[in-house]
Amino acid sequence: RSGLPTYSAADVAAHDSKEKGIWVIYGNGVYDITEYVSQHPGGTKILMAAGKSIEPFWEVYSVHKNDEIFEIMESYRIGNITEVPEKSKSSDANDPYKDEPERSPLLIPSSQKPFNAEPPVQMLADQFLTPNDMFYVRNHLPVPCVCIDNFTLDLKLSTGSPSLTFQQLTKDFPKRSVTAAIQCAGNRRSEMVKVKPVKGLNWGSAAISNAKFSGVSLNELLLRYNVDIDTVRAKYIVFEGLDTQPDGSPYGASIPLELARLLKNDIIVAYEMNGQPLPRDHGYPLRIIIPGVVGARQVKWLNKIYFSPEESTSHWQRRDYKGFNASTDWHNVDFDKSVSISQLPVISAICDPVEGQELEEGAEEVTLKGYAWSGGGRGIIRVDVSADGGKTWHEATLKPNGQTPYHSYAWTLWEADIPLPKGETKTELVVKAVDVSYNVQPDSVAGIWNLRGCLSNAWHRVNVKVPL
Ligand code: MTE
Ligand code: MO
Repeated sequence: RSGLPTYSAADVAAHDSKEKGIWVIYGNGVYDITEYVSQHPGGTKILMAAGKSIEPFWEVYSVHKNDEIFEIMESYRIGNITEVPEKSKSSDANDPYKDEPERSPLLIPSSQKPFNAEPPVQMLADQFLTPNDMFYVRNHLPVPCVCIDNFTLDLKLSTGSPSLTFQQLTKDFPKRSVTAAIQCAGNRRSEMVKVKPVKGLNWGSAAISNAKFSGVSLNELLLRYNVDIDTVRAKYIVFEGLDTQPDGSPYGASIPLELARLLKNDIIVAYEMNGQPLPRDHGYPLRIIIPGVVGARQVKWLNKIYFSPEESTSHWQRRDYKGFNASTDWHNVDFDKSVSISQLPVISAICDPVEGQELEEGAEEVTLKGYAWSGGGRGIIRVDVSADGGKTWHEATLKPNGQTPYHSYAWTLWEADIPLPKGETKTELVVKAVDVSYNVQPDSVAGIWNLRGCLSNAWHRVNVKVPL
């Protein structure tokens, strides 16, 4: 609409709270929705878009795309957005990050180069399969540009060294699928940082996502070349990616062969994610999916697989992604003495409400939503929630993930409506999960603190306010 004032994206970004007013962008309009927020049927979730474009959220919550809502929106219109010049690509030809993919504005970056980001935690538990453009991203290096016609997956086997084209992989083998959560070892690291600083990206609770991965079964691939995982003579299977460090060495990871045998038919050389070709950020054209195992071993841009008497020599296998006790620090750490993280311990988190959230005035109940997951295919059998800091517990309702107790690689989403303590203006919500082996989460983070901030799986606590 003409005649209205124009605002820049920065003007809108400055209006991202109740105090400063809540503005959003839709199309080329700027809307002041401060007054509307309390009437929003979806509650305070709308605040995720404060100061930003509301469009990417509506892509996920598509019920919004109807005339009634457009009409409501127009009544809050205060202006137009100034034309933004086409984003100019980085002009520095030497910048190794000049060819990074486009990313969804929904992702919340924790670093740009390399790109690392998590989705808004409030949206995470709304969908069993995390949409591809919302899936957390953990890159250590620039995203490689892969020309599919020149791409090969190179195997080094006792029976020969075949190079497979992408076409061969997709045409010559049956398509197998596994639905699995992938979690970074550093998920929820920000809670560990509060005990004592650690080295690593300051992840919240959303460095985990869940997708259906499809591709070639690793076992079937190897059998085609007469290599049987059960009898092959080696100790490790090594995976390497096409992303390289300045010295030319690639990102690499390995798992013990014993583990590969255990997971035999579940390990997949994936070329699809949720029915789409793998997005560039998630390993286009190929990545290995080793379900139940830490994110760091799910090598993206996979182009080499071989067997070895020793672990991958990569930095990330040998000098990172290991656990230590809480008294080990950088002056006395010995990485060679610790076991590489592979299958992960049980974890859970409350995704909604979020830390510091103000619940409805006089609320007597609260609805909690979140995820629970355990490594090694161990299914979740119970999720306990508390609205009084862990004094009294209730059982959350689990949404079945369609998998079996010992091959449960997907996460389990859960929900609970529980009473709030009477007369309190603030309280602590807590969640803890139990897996099929009756593994439980530790009650506090101090005892599991470690210098890299990995494996942060204590009870998840969220403090909320309850205005009376
Ligand atoms: N593979 C390659 N080639 N390069 C990487 O930097 N990061 C790893 C793993 N695979 C990485 C990689 C880590 S630490 C994690 S947590 C997962 O990929 C993240 O996968 P995602 O970005 O698809 O969520
Ligand atoms: Mo990771």
